[in-house]
Amino acid sequence: MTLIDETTSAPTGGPALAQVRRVTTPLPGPRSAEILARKSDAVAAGVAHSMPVSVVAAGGGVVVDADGNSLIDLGSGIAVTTVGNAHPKVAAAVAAQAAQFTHTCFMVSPYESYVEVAEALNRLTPGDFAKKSALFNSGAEAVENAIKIARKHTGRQAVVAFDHGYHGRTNLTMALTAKSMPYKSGFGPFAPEVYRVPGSYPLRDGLTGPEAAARAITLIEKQIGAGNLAAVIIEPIQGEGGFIVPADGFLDAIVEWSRANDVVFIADEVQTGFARTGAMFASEIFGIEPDLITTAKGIAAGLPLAGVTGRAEIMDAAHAGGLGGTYGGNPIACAAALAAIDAFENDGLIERARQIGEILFARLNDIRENDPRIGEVRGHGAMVAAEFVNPETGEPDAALTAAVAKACVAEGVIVLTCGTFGNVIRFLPPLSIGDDLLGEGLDVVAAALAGA
Ligand code: PLZ
Repeated sequence: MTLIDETTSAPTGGPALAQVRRVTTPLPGPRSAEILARKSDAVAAGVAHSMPVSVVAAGGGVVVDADGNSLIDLGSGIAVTTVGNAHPKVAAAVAAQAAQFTHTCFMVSPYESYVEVAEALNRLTPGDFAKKSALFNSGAEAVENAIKIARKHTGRQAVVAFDHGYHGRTNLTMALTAKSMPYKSGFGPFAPEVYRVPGSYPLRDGLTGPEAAARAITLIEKQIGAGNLAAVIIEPIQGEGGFIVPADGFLDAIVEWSRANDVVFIADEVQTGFARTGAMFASEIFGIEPDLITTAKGIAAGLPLAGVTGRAEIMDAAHAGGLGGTYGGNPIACAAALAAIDAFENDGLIERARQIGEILFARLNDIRENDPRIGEVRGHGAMVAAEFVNPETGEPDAALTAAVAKACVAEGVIVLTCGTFGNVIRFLPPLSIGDDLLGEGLDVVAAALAGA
């Protein structure tokens, strides 16, 4: 089987895979089925998967499986391969670094690429003030460290997170994450001093941004007390919770209140960061300058890397040796990040995210006009979702959502669901996808909805 088709290469990034949807077997095909059977024997049951295939290659806008099926990728491995899978610049940087040295542990003997990634993060994140960064392995680890830093800086313990928030699967981040199934159920007890308040969910709460902020702030002041609060953490657009875009004026009011009360405002941009929303960081869309920003996912095109970036005086609160980890800022991951950041900055990817957003919004709103089961289309840039509802009652329709996703999967289109109520399909295509393939993917979604 040849994976290379010289006639139709991806617009940017990835091995030159034919940019076509091609499903020649039921999914999974025989070879994938064999591997998935071994998976269920060898891999813990808790590690589930949504696409019944075993992958052999990916690039541009496609993922190719072991049976030669070519699937349209509308998920980017959950918002990770934003620059494109196996992007040539990233692949070359990784190979070169692997041949040079694979690890020293930055806490033992440092190297320049880690410093360069920190410099890039300090430069690219919003806020015209002195910043510093620290690197880790995963989004959850970045969030944990942001909380550690905020506690050390303030000398306070309490942390506020929001309804529908998602921050990870480690013990502290499970406590911060709102949704029980599948993330938390049976895994407690959870870390103490974590409090949850309602945020802003315009479709469901009907509040303006300032009203939603006032509701949250009153609860914080009455139930926790500003003087006990180290940090507020929020995703500027909530990802796993349903691509919830807060009403105008919500985030800035929370930032303003935090600043007035010496509470560290942490923006979790693990999912929204790095061009995904049509801005380098989603905080820019809302005009906010967070004290700390957590990043991961898109930063390194699939290599495990995460960061905490923010005001130098806060970042420096932890004592020498207080932050770290064996692999944090691994040199291969840093090489990948520098190549990805080069692509974000120099290959027009922010503009591309906006174009993809226009295509997604136009098509999904078009479907919605004739189908009231789509209650709302929302998002920014290449981070867009459709929320499915019962048209009579407005209640979430998780069964319809699951049926649409299942039909898309069977037709060779990778879509992801999300939402506290499981009634949202989210679109997170790699920015290397071509317009035609994106359009074809949306045709499949439209047909799946019509048939559901
Ligand atoms: N913060 C905002 O979106 C990860 C979770 C997938 P890690 N989201 C995908 C799953 O089911 O595990 C995420 C996020 C935000 C933190 C995280 C956690 O990032 O790299 O998965 O630890």
